[in-house]
Amino acid sequence: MVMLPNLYFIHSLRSGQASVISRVKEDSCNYTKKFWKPRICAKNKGRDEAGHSATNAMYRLVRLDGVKVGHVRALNLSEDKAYRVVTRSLRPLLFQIPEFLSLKECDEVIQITQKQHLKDSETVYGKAEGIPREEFEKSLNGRNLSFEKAALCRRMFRPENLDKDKDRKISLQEFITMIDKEKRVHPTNEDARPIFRLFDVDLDGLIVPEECVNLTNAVYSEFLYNLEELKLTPRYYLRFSETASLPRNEPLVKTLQERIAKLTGLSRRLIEKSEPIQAVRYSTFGHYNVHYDTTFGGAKRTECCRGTAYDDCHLCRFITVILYLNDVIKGGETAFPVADDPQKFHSRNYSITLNKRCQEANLIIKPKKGTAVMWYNHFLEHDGADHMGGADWMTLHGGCDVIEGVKWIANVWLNAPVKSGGEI
Ligand SMILES: [Ca+2]
Ligand SMILES: [Ca+2]
Repeated sequence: MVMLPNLYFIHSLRSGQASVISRVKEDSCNYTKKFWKPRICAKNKGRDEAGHSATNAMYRLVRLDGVKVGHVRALNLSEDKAYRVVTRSLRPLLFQIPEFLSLKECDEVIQITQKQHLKDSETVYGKAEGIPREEFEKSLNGRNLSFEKAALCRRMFRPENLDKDKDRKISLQEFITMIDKEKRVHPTNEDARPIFRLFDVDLDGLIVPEECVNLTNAVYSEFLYNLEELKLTPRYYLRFSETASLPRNEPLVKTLQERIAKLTGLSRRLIEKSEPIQAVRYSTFGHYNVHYDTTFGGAKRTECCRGTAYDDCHLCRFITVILYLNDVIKGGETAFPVADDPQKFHSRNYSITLNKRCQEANLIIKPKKGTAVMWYNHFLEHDGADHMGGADWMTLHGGCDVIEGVKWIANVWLNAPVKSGGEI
């Protein structure tokens, strides 16, 4: 069992219509079965032309063979055109497909989205809301602030941690790194300076250990409050974007589903019954901190979410496909901080916030109109399996800040059940 990173399953909640598969009565082999117990049609076993180690049973799950990083596979995903599927990483197993959508299709998806009601994107944590200082102080009751502060000071001056230049002094830049590590917010110099000055009592531009340990609890709680306030600024949200679900009955949605079915080797039915495609608009400073798209059931959360109920369930998103719908003038990359680097993952040597540290990621996908990226959030339960297996924790990813221009993407999540996970 892999140790979970100190990470919060920040995952996007969908909105709009829901799908419920209650029971699948028959597939091409005339089996009667529940969705979470698909069986394999023996007569269809084998490997298809796309390299899917698969059968075409209706709910059969497969993973495309990545072969090696840089491998290019030609696939026929629509009648008039050959597509190139490029392996970009093996952990997560991730493919980039240039010109997956035509430029006209991209424009059309944006037009369809603009007819919907775009609303602020959410995470499971909802949106941060400000509270008065007095109320905040009350919320700290019961916490041992002296102890917390002393622990923070110790962490701050550890050379392997923040004081990289080992001068026993913390500069503004080192302080910002500390806030990033501790609070998942990466403020600008301008925003961080007033907070820094709470510690830098003699205002010489450096914090020494004495300044830190002598901080009163009142000032320490002001520090905590200021950080909470920072989180109310959109550019420091966990996620800053607007989303809308695409109607399932749009002809273009059906065309895309058909193409995605050919790409993934999954059945049309499974794709159609997955969550609605979610279009996302990121404006300047728009971003999404590092997160997972799926959640994996622990002892108490064994059910896959169904309908629009998100309580006590997990998301069961087997595959994510991102469709890039426009060219972004600057920024807006999709970043995978630990791709193909288990050591970096286990040492947690990566940042949850990407706004200043996007370029540190191992794999960075620049948005390009028409390109698709597809990756597997889960393994199969076993090779040639009929259920979804555990989550691939190397799928950590996020959207870097849009620095100039606007970014439009569409998220396609393909849901599949886990064993004993109930129906989707
Ligand atoms: Ca230093
Ligand atoms: Ca000082």
